[in-house]
Amino acid sequence: MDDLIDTKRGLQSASMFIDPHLYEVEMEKIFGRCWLFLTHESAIPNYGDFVTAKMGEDEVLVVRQEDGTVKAFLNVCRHRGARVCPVEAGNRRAFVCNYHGWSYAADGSLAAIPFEKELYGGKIDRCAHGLKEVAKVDSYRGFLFGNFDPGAISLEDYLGDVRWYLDIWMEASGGVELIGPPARSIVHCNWKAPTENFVGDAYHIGWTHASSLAASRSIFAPMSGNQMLPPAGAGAQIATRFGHGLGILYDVNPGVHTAQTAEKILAWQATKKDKIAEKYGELKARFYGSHLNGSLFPNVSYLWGTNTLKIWQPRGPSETEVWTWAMAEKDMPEDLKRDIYNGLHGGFGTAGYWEADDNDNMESASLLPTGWQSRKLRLNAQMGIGNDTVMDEMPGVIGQAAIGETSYRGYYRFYDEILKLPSWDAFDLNDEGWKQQLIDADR
Ligand code: UNU
Ligand code: FES
Ligand code: FE
Repeated sequence: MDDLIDTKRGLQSASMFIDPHLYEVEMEKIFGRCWLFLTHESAIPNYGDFVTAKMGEDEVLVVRQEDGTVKAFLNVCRHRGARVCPVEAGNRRAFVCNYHGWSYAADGSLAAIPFEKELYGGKIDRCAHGLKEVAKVDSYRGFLFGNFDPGAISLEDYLGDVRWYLDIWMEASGGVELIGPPARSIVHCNWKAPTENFVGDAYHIGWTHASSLAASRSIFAPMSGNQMLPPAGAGAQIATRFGHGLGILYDVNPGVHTAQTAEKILAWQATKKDKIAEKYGELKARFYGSHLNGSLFPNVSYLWGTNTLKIWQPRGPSETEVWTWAMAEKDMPEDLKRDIYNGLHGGFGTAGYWEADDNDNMESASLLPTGWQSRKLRLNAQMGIGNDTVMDEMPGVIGQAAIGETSYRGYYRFYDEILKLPSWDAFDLNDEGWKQQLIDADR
C-alpha cells in the first residue's frame, strides 16, 4: 500500500478506485473512525423525530431524544438482524421490528419482546439487546455527524481549519436549511471519484459542463468549451489538516444557476452583504458572495452558490449512492427557496443536466482500473504544485488560482495519513507538519 498515495509528488495509484481489499481497509480505517454526516438538526426537531442515514455501508437510525439530544443506532434488530425501521423519516415513540415484533424505545433500549415470559422464560437479557449505539454524535452549526470510534477526536477538532470557511455559509449567511428529504440515486463509480471532484475541480467546468453552461446562460457561460480561463486572481483553493478542502470562485456565488435565478439571488445577497461585512469582516462578506465548492473528508460535498449538499455513500468499490439536498439561506423568501429547490434538482439532482454531465467521467475513472494494466497507472494531481502557501488572513494551505489541484493533494494527504494511523490515540493534533508536506511537494 506504500505506493498508493505519493503526497510528495501529488500522485495517486489508479488502483485506489477499484481494489476490493483497499475498500475493506477504507471501511475500517476511514468510515470506522471519521466523523460522518448524518442529517441536519432541522430535519428532526421534536422528540421521537427520526431519519435513517448511512455511515459507510451501515444503515443507522438518527433519533431525537426526550432530553433534546440526538442518538444514532445501527438500524439492525438484535434478534435476527432484520432492518428495524424501513421508513426514511418520521416520528415514533417506539421502533417495532417487522420480522418478529421486538420493539425498541427512542433511546434504543429493547422495550418489549412478544411473549417474552412464555417463550424465553426469563432467559433473555433485555439490557444486553438494545440497538447498537453509534459511539459519538455531535453537531456543528446544525449539521449532525456520527462517529463509530469512541476514541475519536472531537467533531470541532476534526473540522479544524475548515470551520472558518464553513462559517461563511453556515453562520455569517444567517444560517442555512437543507430542503429534504434528499433525492437518491446510484452512480457506478468509486465514492472518492465525485468527492475529489467536488473538493477542488474547477478545471472540468468549462469542458465537461460546456453544454450546460451555454444552455443555462449562467454567469460561468463564458467558460463554456474552454473559450476562456478565469482571469488571474479569480479564485483560490484551500487544503486543510483532515483532508477537507474547497475551491473559491470570487464574487460569482450563483455561477451555476440559470441567468434568471442568478439575478434573484444576487439581488437577495446584495441586501445582506453590508451587515455581514460589519459583523464578520469584508473578507467573509466577499466569500459569502462567492462560489465555494468543497468536500468534507471522507464523503460529503457542497456547492455554496449552487445551493446543494451531497453525500457519496459507498456501496462497494464500484458503486455509490448519492443523496442530494437543496440548501437555502434560512431567511430567504419562500418563492426564492422554491426557485432554488427546482433549479438545484434540475441541475444537480438525480436527472439534473449538470449531474448527467459528470456521471460518465466518474464511472469511467472508476471502472477502467479493473483492467490489470490500467490499475498500475498513477493519477496526476500536480496542477499548481510547488506554489502552495500559507496566508495570514485565510487558514489552511492555499493555492492562489481559480483552477488548480491543491485541495486534491490535501485530500489524499490525509487519506494516506488516516489509513496508516494505528489509532486516534497515536494522533498529534498540534503537529503542523502536514502544511510543510504540501508546500514542499514538487513534481
Ligand atoms: O462540481 C464542481 N466541482 C464545481 C461546480 C466547481 C466549481 C463550480 C461549480
Ligand atoms: Fe482529465 Fe482526461 S483530461 S481525466
Ligand atoms: Fe461537475
